[in-house]
Amino acid sequence: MRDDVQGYETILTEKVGRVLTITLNRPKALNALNSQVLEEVLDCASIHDTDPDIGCMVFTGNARAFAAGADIAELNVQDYGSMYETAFFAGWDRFASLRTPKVAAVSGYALGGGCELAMMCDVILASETARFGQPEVKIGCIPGIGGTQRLTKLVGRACAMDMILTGRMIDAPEAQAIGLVSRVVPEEDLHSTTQEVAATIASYPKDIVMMARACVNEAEEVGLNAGLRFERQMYHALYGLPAQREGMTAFLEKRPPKFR
Ligand code: CO8
Repeated sequence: MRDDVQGYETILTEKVGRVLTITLNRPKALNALNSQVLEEVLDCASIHDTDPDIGCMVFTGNARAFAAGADIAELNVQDYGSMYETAFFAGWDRFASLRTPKVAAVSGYALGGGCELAMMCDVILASETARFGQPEVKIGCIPGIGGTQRLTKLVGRACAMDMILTGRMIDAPEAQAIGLVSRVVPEEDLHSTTQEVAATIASYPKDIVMMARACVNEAEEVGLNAGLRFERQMYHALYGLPAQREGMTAFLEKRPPKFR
């Protein structure tokens, strides 16, 4: 079912079961991320973030581009004052802090802000044609929505420095080898694999999935002992949730769980 009732111009949205898919749709500009794209992605994703009927969100583009970065034409008319006063990228921080699990499905270019957008998602799936890069250095700037931090945490200092300082693109197998993406599939299978992964995540109790996700994210923030304490608190807390009782009872009764 196509759900374009919001009147978005730069994205397409589709709900299938408990999965919301947001497709970036500025094909002529290789899905370059301008303010309108940000506004529409953030609006749509925020509305559904607290919707109990949405258990997973998918972000994708088209075969040629996931997103070729921030819109350079829009960036090039900014100055220090406009960037600073408007906190130009703050909306992307709000996007990153949404709590519903997010899956990025990448074909073609995921460059600059496009690579950073993918890294704000919890799972990155790539087609064999995907190309990742942080080429900002080539246009006289640096990654601005988390690339220097998230890429380094994901792939380590050596590969992050290599990509960010040379601006080179890496292909999907290399992205998988360094740990940037979790799966690489043929182009024609990307949609079905993504929907399958997202539907699987969305089939589990949303509160439990959010807790698991929060624990994994905590590992990026704190040292091992603090992370273990956080995990243990979450683990104890989930015994207050119906999903735990139903999931374990169903296993013991040898029947499928009825989560919702
Ligand atoms: N911004 C604006 N327009 C773009 C962008 C972009 N990032 N990328 C491509 N386009 C446009 C081109 O201008 C062109 O438009 P037109 O047809 O009107 O001339 C159209 O898309 C097609 O592009 P090309 O003709 O260049 O296509 P090619 O196949 O020859 O090349 C490339 C494809 C290699 C992807 C090339 O387009 C390219 O290098 N693009 C720029 C990549 C880049 O530098 N990305 C980083 C941008 S800076 C950034 O992301 C900063 C991050 C900080 C915050 C992010 C917040 C969102």
